[in-house]
Amino acid sequence: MKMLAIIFLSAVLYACGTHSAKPEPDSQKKEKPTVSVPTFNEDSAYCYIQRQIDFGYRIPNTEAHAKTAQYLESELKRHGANVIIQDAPVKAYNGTLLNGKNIIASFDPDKKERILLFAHWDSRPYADEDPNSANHRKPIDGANDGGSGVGVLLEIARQINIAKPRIGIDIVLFDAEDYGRPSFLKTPESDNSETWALGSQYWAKHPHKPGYKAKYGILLDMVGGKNATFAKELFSLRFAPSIVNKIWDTAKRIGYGQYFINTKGGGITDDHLFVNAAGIPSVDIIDFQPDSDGNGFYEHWHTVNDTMENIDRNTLKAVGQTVMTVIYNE
Ligand code: AHN
Ligand code: ZN
Repeated sequence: MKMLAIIFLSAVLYACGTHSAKPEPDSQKKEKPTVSVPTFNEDSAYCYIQRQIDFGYRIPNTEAHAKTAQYLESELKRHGANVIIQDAPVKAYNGTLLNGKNIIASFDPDKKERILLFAHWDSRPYADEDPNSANHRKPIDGANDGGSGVGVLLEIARQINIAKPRIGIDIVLFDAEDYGRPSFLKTPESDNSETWALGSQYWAKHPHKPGYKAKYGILLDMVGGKNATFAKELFSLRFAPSIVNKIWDTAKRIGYGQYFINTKGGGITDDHLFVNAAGIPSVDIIDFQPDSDGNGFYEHWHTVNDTMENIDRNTLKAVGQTVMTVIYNE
């Protein structure tokens, strides 16, 4: 009987044990934070990704894309932001005119001191990195690539509406980031960088407010993969070294150092490049393993497997809580 009880108890403990295997923020153990930072809800962020996927492929010039834009606008307004939809007509690598829409949400628009948080909300029309070449011309769900950054930012918007940080926040969801020249066209990579991040390139040339400035920017790209690692991306280190260190030190302090690794990563063509060029020092938090034998990105990057099943709430939590700790301490 006693033996049975012990076996039963250890089974229960084991079940609990797997639960607590998720990283515990250890802010209680270490020094007390000077401000109170709200608790980021990873289940909410996860649902926000699911909602986007449910609209279908968020490819510019499609109905699913238009419906998603309406949803994102209404959700950001519901959380108390001033929302501007910036029409961004851009030309794709193949000459197609894309009716891009950058979605710009401002909290406390009259505050001078601001931080810019951004992600891309479109999804890629091609699974051109799929191991099966029959999938290369199929679109992707983009649960991680696109969906995750937006999901985390919508949850941050929801939190800001409950308790405001001291600093003004702008959340910008850029369009047409992921319409870059597909790899099956086999053009040298050096010719291709301008075919990516079309929405942010447009915004950099046409800011939504003349002379718009922010202290710094943070880009979230592929922030929902299992066992993600965020190395210190090269252009972020070049343009915004102190912000990189602030984010990575914060993550380590609150218990997420296994995600935000203290390693230098390669340079990535992404929305932050164009925001940096516009004079706002910006950091890319992107799942990138510099020592990998693949392309270095998240394992399901630009494949038909970039789906909800491969989203991990623990990663959303690590990123969301870290970014919130940074902004609430400003
Ligand atoms: C390049 O492939 C050169 N940049 C890709 C940036 C990206 C695509 N992030 C998400 N999707
Ligand atoms: Zn992509």
